[in-house]
Amino acid sequence: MTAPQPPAPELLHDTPEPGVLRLTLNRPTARNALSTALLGAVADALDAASADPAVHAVVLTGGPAIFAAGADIKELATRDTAGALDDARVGHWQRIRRFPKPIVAAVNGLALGGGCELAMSADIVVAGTGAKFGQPEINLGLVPGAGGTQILARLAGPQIAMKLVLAGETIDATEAKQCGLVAETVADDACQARAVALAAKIAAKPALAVRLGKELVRAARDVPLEQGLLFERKAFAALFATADFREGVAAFLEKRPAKFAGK
Ligand code: CO8
Repeated sequence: MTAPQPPAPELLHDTPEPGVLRLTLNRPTARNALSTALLGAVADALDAASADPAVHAVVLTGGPAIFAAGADIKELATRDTAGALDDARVGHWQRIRRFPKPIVAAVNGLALGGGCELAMSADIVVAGTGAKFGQPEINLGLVPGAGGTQILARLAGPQIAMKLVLAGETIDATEAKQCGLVAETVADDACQARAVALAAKIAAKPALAVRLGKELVRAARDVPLEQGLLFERKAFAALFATADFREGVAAFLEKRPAKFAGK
């Protein structure tokens, strides 16, 4: 008799390309619903990736069938107002949003509620043509709680945000691309590979410039223009002191590929 196999972890880790960590949500029987434990596992994995010099970019995905059906409604059912305010997930979301390295989301299928918010916490979203995005919390008597009003309105504009948040409707990948919620739509079966290829391309770029580039573009969402431009000029100047700047210029002048060291 064969010994019973341990259950598969709810968050899978692999390295599909050098420098790329892929995190795959793996709760198919609950449509990848983001329980506190699963969300915490994502935040923990990103914290570890932040400290790991071998990780240069992350692909975040729910696999080929569904991205994520949102927060775990069975868990939410037991919450009251005080419990929602003290929810451990608030800290997990903050850790995910503060991750300093680039995240490429590969979205196949539904990204609803917390799933849509998780996709929005990525820096670049690649969506399969069959993907759908929505914030259906209104159907539960709620509003989104992890960026589905604030970040969605900044990324997609208030009209689309109002439609999703108030009517609970979804938008498909084409509309999501048109409104700026996703960077690219590709055939469903090409989505995972395209996200990995983008992450691999980023992983090969000079890491300090990548890091500052992410911070700068993110800041554009939140700070006044003059302040953002000042931050940009300082970052631009600071990068002149890096070995990767010298290597990039030397490689250009010597007509050879650059070898960046992340320094
Ligand atoms: N939570 C828990 N379980 C879920 C969830 C979910 N969000 N979604 C699906 N499941 C479970 C179902 O209960 C079912 O379990 P069981 O087999 O034990 O009955 C199983 O997954 C399969 O579900 P379905 O039979 O419904 O599968 P379908 O493929 O027919 O439908 C859907 C899939 C369309 C995704 C459907 O399940 C659905 O509509 N799910 C709910 C979507 C939703 O409302 N999401 C928003 C949740 S609220 C939220 O995200 C708030 C975030 C706030 C964060 C705040 C942090 C502080």
